[in-house]
Amino acid sequence: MTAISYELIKTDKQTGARLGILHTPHGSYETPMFMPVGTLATVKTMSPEELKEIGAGVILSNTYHLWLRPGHDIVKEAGGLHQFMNWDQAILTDSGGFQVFSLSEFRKIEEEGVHFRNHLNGDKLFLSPEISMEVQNALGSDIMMAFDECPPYPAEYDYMKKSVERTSRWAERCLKAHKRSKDQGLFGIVQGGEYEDLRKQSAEDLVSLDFPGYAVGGLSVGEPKETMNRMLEFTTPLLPADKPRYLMGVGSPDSLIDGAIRGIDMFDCVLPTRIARNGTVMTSTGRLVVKNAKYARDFGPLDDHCDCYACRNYSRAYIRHLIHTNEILGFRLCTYHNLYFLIKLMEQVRQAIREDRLMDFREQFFEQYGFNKP
Ligand code: PRF
Ligand code: ZN
Repeated sequence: MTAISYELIKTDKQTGARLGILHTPHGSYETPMFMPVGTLATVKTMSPEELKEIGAGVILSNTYHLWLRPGHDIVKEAGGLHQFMNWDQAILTDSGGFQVFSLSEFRKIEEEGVHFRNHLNGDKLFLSPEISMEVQNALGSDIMMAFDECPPYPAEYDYMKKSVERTSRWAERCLKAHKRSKDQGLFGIVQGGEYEDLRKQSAEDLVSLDFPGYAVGGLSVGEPKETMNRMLEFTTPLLPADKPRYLMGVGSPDSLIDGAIRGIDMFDCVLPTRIARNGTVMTSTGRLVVKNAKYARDFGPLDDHCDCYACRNYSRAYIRHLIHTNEILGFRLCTYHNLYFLIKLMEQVRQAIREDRLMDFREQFFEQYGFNKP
């Protein structure tokens, strides 16, 4: 038995999108799904009880951050990440590679791993496939990610080719170093930037290593949306149909729908939680900056069509006031609403797949959200 398995329920006749179930050691979850991000072992401002209340399934956390603070030894001593943070549903941990590349200024990539500086105090650090596996094994996440390199966009072809080949070698080292395959599933990450032949090479290398799931990495790094969609269209058919597929770091409503249409089952992104703390919410008619002065006397809910706790009980004017005065409740209410919005969106996507009408749903949603406007 492997820790992670995927059950395909059906595909949408209009688009080919997949309705499925992801089985994990901490429960089974319908896909396509959105996973809220809890980088430091907390989805900022939300309690586990609230996350469950809004229907969150899997949440994400980060190897790099927990390695630095509080340290994986402490999390292990607490009984693992689930116990430490009081979350009894599934957890996915990113490998640290991406965070090193996005947070650290000085870094030197070698075959063995990456030298870089701690983004908090500047100390010299070194992360490798083996260290990432050791940390993730100590955290005890249900889904671990391979240690990869996500080159910046745009990257030269020759660089990308070397990087993809190194990421494949690192993936193999991850599999060897992974010590808990009975209760933790390790996903491989396809890279290759905007180069189809490199995406193909990366996918083939990783598929031959037989991971229980695959991520598409290296997208949503600054390339046009059209490029991301084209790369997804090209890449997902190269991945085994009986394994879950995860698009890393993507969470805008349009990209969730367009990713599902291209065969993606799992998504994560800091977007809903990050913009919430900026006083911005996602609504059925598009993004709304509730912090703006024009909402000072707007006593309606964040979103007329939302029945979340925040929308049932509080007005735009009140939430604007809270955000304006830096009151924590304001950030909490916006976060609650945004996560609810994306989780409900994915429920609607799954229902549309069930009824073979995902393309119709896409059109209707895009129209209402304002994506079709010139
Ligand atoms: N690799 C890893 N984590 C990631 C990415 C990646 O390519 C991305 C790219 N959008 C987000 N998070 N390991
Ligand atoms: Zn709401």
